[in-house]
Amino acid sequence: MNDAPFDPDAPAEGDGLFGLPHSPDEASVVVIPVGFEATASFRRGTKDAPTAILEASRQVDLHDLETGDPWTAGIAMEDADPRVAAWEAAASADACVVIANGGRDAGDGERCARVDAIMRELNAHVEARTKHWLDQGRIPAILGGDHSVPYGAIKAASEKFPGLGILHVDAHADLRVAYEGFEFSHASILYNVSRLPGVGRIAQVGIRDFGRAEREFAESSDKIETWFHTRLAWQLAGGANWRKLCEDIVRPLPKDVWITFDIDGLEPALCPNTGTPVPGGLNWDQALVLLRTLAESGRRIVGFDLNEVGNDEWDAIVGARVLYKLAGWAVATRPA
Ligand SMILES: [Mn+2]
Repeated sequence: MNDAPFDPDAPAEGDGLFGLPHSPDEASVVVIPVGFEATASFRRGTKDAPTAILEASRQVDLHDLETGDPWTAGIAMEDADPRVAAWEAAASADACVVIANGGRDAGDGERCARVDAIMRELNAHVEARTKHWLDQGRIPAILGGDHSVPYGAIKAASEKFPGLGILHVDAHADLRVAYEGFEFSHASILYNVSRLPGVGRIAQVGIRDFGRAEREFAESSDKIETWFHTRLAWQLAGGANWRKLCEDIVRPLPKDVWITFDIDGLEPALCPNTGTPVPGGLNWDQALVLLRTLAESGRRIVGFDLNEVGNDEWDAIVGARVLYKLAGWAVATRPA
């Protein structure tokens, strides 16, 4: 960078997130990259999404019709912590064997136990980084990696903001008690989150892939409201109004909300290389209307995560734009 004032309309010059010149210490939104995907069950690559999104982010226009100029508040990404890559390599070595064996640990549970132990370390790391930034009044944003990674962040946020609401965008309910033997699987994240004492209401949107036990768990839980996408699509086909549906989705959520955004909640055309793609889902405009409805309802977005983004160029372009919208609405809903 030269000494001229930063020009948001100029081509990105620096190597910062969105081409911005801020360091994490100067930023309101601090993105914590967590390139971890040891429990990915189907397709791998999301561990490299933070790097791919960083690169793609430089072509996102900084002025946004809906959120204004959130970049002026400062948005930056921390350097990747080398321990995350080490944990990813160690946990994947064991997890791949278990997953390839149909989710059965032929070694009397030793491999699963080792993966769980590593994930407890990862969770503690993510929790500590999140708490660090929350305590400074910043907006933390976790960038995965698979959907197992934000657990520690949501835990930290739920302790800072008791009764925390969760807006969960995903194709999957992620309510499995454990999956393929792993306590902290990507497929269990919302089950584990729902058990955190500081977490209040959870609204799930885009959900179209789940097991019977997950459905029963959701329907019997007084914390969780699952907006099954198949039902929403039927209502829309009958003339229902998406903005009105979004108001219904947001209504039970408390003042403080964390958004956990699995990119596969969107149509596969927007995330072709995500870990576990599912046909159907929110289109781009529907997703934006949902976020805007939440933000303009008076809720405060205290933090968010984005995960399961594939590491191909188009996946990263969409991911970078989702990241900018999430950052923009989080900045816009901060108390003055
Ligand atoms: Mn998913």
